Amino acid sequence: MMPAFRPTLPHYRRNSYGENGQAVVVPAVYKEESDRLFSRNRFNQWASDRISLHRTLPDQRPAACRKQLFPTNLPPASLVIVFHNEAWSTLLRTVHSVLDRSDPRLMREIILVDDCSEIKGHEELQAPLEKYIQKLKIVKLVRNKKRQGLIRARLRGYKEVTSPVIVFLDAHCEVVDGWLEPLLARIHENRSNVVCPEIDVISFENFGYSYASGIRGVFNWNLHFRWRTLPAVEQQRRKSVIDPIRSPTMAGGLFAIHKKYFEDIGLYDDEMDIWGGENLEMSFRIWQCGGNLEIIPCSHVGHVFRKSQPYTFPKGAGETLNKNLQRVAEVWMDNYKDIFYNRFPNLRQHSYGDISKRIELRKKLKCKSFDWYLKNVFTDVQYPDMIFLAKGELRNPSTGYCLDSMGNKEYADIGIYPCHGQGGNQLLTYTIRKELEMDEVCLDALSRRVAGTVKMAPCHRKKGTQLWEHKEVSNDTNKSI
Ligand code: UD2
Ligand code: MN
Repeated sequence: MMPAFRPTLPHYRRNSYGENGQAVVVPAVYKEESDRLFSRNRFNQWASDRISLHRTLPDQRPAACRKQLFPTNLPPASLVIVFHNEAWSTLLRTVHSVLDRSDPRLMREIILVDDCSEIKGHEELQAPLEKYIQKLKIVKLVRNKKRQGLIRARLRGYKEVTSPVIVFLDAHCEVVDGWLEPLLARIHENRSNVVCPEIDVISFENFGYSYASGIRGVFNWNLHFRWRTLPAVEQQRRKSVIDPIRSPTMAGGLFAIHKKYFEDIGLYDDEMDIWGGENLEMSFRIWQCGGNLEIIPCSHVGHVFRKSQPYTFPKGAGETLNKNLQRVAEVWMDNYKDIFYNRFPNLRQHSYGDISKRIELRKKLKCKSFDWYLKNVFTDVQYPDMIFLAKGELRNPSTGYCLDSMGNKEYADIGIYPCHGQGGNQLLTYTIRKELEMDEVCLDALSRRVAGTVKMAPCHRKKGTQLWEHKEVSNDTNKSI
């Protein structure tokens, strides 16, 4: 059988697809092939396969970043990349970008952890990958015999690490010149600094590279990770645009941590499966137990943000994510966990496994309360309105279908799905300002003149396109929304 990858594509190297971070345009004749590859990875693999594994990227960081001087005795790092069914070109572009753009004295080894990728359809990740990395010298591959999920896969990688600092990256990243030193320097200053690069966006549609900066990580009460602009107090605290940004949470995939500190604060919760929640768990733990979580503006790494996951969740995506999030809420959030449970009332009875070891850890480390975290770190947190006109689902009584935010992404399409009665993405608040709100994101008729452009957008609190009148049409209409 033909392997799915073709390293000697006629186009490969003969052109300059994607150079300098440019987007790739798929010619019409390849449309069908590229659609097929898209569904495999939920990104445009056709484009990725044509871009050089050594493509150039623009360096759009503030000029001050290039003038920074670093100590000569920075601690060296080991990179851990976990993957499951990753495309050859994205995985190896991640590896090569690190090899091409890191001082070899500071990047000692690259550990790839294959989280039991399926063989069928991913043959290239077997013998061809082993052969390919041999020539790269510092790249090592370990494989999970059973699918573990990214959390335990990262712990498997950690066991191989021989350097003082561990850097984690997803398997579809590209680093920008100068990315490593600023991370290591900050850890060198203080071992309890856990640091993230600013994450640039590699378009899943065309692999164009866009620079991103000046945002930090937070969470909403559904326990979803969210990006937000910096609050005034953080902008004032920072003296310069290149100063570290204190971030209440991390996105999860791209960060550097001192190996000893990682051990001291309890690695990861190894009972978390497959995907999700570990980033909030780690973030709360770092802050509550005495560390600092920062985004370093002079370190830039691109990541392909996909629309959805291309891989399976053996126990079901909802079941897995719910359990992971409950473990976060139960161990770290004290009474604030009720705000989360109020949104998913059915989860109160849902089992989340044994958390005694993590509770024990929290005690041993004498970690602070979640209340302290909200008052000192995530000071711009928004609490759900306590006073509102109605709360519930927006149901069409004749079809039984409900408005569904489908994960509550800003400006993403909203959907109409059968009402499931479990809150979550179907739980809206009809605010006293007559908005239909879900965690600072409001139903917005983006333009009144163009039909069909209703989306969720950040609440602007100015009525206009976010004002929704509720009219009772007959006596038997359910008054709640
Ligand atoms: C984000 C993080 C990701 C992780 C996740 C929450 C960024 C850029 N990415 O989602 O690192 O923190 O939130 O859990 O911050 N993988 C496995 N085994 C699995 C599933 C995934 O090894 O069972 C690998 C996967 O191939 C990838 C990495 O784990 O390299 C992260 O997965 P993702 O890219 O699907 O997650 P992402 O970026 O949507
Ligand atoms: Mn990813």
